[in-house]
Amino acid sequence: MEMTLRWYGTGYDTVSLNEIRQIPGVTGVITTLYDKQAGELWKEEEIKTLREEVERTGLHISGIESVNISDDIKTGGKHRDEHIDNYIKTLENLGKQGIHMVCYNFMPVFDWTRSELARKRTDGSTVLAYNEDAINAIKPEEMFDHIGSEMNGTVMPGWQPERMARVKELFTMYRDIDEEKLFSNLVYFLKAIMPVCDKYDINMAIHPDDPAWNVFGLPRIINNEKNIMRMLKAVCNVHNGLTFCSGSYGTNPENNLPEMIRHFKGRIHFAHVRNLKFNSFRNEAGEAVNPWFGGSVPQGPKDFEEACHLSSDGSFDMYEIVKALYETGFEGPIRPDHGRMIWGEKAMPGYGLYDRALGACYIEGLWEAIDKSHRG
Ligand SMILES: [Mn+2]
Repeated sequence: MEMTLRWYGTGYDTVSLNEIRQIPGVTGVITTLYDKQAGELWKEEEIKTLREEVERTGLHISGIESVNISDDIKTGGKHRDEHIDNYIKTLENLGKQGIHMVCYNFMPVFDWTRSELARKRTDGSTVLAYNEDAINAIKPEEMFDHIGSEMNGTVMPGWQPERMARVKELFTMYRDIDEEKLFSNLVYFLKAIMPVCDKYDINMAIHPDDPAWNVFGLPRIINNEKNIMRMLKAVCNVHNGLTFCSGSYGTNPENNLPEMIRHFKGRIHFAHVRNLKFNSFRNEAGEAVNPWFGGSVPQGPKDFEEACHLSSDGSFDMYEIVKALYETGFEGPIRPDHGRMIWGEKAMPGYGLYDRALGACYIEGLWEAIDKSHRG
């Protein structure tokens, strides 16, 4: 594995490349051209400029997160083929610049959903959190107004104000899109891009739906083992792979994270490793269940908050997650995922420097210990 950090680019990120360079063990960044609209072509010259900026600091680009998929591609709209054509040319330009991993998602309307971006924990840190009752009480078109003020003046991915101004229109676009249609549009897209991925050895890594259940009645297709398997089989090519995001798959405690990693050996091209703390969980039938609490059944609506990376702070066994990645021979980039906001930092929620740096070192520590125990 290679330890990396997500970086949104100069002018967008509160964290600099020079700061990232000083995190022990981090050698690469996962970045993007943040001002590109979904469906737009990325010119080779623009990618080269970005690559050179990163390389001047001694880091390199380990992958792109994300080259976004347009709503026309997701819904099969009238600009679909034109946007796919731009996507293919973008992949070609990335390949020519030596970039071989691209993360993307196929979620309708919202890239991710939380009810709070700054829930205060007992230690005074703040974290992103999800409470089902709070989400149910919000109209989708009011989501941005609800959480926009908690973004610390940053623009969060998938929540650009100009996009949020179109939320009603977006819901109309997806009105007739059920899970089957969304899935067939994903397969159509993947089949179209596989030749260029083969030519330039580009690993596509789909990010799971976050959270891993339907929100606001929108369809979800990348949320559990069965659906992933269907997607991998529909386009059976090693370049059609996954971003294994523990915090997204793990929103549903019925997803056994280490087991999923072992099951999808060879098709995981990118890993987001982070922890969550469940305060309660209800299944689809509305029954209070929570395997992570060893038998006790917490009451109340589905509620989770993002913990720090340590196992002891949340509900996941981070050792087992990292061990599964190690034992399946994972060689791709890993990044710590959302961190808490600590030590007075003002940054994009989840994407401050300090807690993600702590997360990177913790994961590296687990990796070293597992590696040495395997070497005897
Ligand atoms: Mn993720």
